[in-house]
Amino acid sequence: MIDKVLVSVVGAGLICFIWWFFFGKKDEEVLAGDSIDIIVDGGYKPASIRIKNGKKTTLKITRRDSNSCLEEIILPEFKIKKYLPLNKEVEIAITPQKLGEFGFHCGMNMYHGKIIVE
Ligand SMILES: [Cu+2]
Repeated sequence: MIDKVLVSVVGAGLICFIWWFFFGKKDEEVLAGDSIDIIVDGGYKPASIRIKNGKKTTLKITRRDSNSCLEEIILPEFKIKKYLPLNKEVEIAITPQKLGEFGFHCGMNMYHGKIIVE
């Protein structure tokens, strides 16, 4: 009896771990240099971008996803709203002036990413 409980507890823990391992860590942070390539395909890849405060950084964004939901990108903190044509690189240059985490999202606020200024 106790064995069965133990097995199911371990089993549930293992399932959680596997889920976390494969799906939970996708939000990888990438440190941008002078520029960074962002692919829009079912979301933003990478979705977390670290950039340096006061330094001009160019986001090179290419939309590969035909979903019209993703055809606009909005960076509220930087007052930027851009149309992203399919399979064409769009450059957005930003020079952050303060530290913090600033989100960006699609035109309908369904897909999200963030810029971490450090
Ligand atoms: Cu959307």
